Amino acid sequence: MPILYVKSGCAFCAKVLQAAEELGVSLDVRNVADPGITEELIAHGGKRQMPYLIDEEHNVAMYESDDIVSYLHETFTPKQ
Ligand SMILES: N[C@@H](CCC(=O)N[C@@H](CS)C(=O)NCC(=O)O)C(=O)O
Repeated sequence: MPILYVKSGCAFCAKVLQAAEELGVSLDVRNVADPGITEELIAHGGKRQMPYLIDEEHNVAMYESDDIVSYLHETFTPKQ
């Protein structure tokens, strides 16, 4: 399951969560308010910025909400 790092009250994160819900994509959502999560995010991505997506199944990791939303649509919407 893809991992999504988020921050409470983050509109960019909410946009990604809404896209995932609309697509029916289940995410392992990790909030930087929880212990150790910020450190985990920085260790993987290199900086504290949310949202951040890791999709290990497709060997993909990215910041930027618009990129993540596009990725979710490209990856999880059946191609016509
Ligand atoms: N262009 C980025 C902006 C992301 C952004 O500004 N996220 C804020 C939270 S809403 C952030 O990471 N702030 C740093 C912090 O809270 O430490 C995107 O669209 O994902």
